[in-house]
Amino acid sequence: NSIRTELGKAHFEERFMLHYQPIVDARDGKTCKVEALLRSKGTALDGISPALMVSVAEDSGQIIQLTEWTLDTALGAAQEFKCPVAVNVSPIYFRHENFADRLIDRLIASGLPPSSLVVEVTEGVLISDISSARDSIGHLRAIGIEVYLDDFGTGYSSLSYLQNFELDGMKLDKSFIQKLGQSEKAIRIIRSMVDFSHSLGMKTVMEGVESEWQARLLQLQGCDYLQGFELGVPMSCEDLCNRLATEP
Ligand code: G
Ligand code: G
Ligand code: MN
Ligand code: NA
Repeated sequence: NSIRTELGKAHFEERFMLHYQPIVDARDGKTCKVEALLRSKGTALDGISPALMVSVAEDSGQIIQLTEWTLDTALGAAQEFKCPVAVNVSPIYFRHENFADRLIDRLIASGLPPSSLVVEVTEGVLISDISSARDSIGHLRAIGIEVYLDDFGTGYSSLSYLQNFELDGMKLDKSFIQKLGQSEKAIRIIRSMVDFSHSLGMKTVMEGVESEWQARLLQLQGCDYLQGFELGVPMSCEDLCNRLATEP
């Protein structure tokens, strides 16, 4: 299909770009890191969601090259905005041979310290091949790359797999916040997840924050970091640099 053809041309920089969304400290609203998000460029892939592009690349095997392009591009941008960058890593890349070494090589090539990179993984990574996932995560964290569990609360969310892993934090899926104001339970569930995450020594990011009252409420629940349209939409590297320059 056409997405596959576009991916197949492999000159990723001609077809894709990354946008960067601020992740702010819940207490003072300051940007403390940014998430790199894949976007299409030009007309051939217009209107195709990043989720679909990623899933086509996963099926065709091109996710390896695409992830490495994403890592290099995000690390390049991080040199400019001088703020850690979080990159989404597909379970397929994660299971790729020598994945952690390959990723560390790219970090070293960028010249940035390990604290400049955050790796976001999804639950799928933690469910299959537990011992090699544990090794990979341990390897990244040992050199100082943070690892966050993304979209927590979707999927199976069996809590038992967390027993097997040491992680820096979790990102609570935006479905939780979308229920705020609809159900009284929503706030209690969020509070429990924040406490749960803290009790395991992890930080909590709430994603999908779309209004100021939500941001205030989450801050009161002890949530560490916030991400969402209210705090900043995904934007170009240049726009992000401008924003950072105006923050006190
Ligand atoms: O960027 P949103 O804007 O639409 O992203 C939709 C989905 O695509 C999210 O689940 C996000 O994690 C995923 N995604 C976005 N960019 C990347 C990327 O560079 N790599 C991977 N693996 N997933 C990405
Ligand atoms: O990697 P992850 O699944 O967390 O990707 C984040 C997704 O959430 C991206 O698709 C991004 O565009 C989207 N997003 C970011 N902020 C908001 C928001 O405030 N509301 C909604 N609905 N989506 C958001
Ligand atoms: Mn993510
Ligand atoms: Na997410």
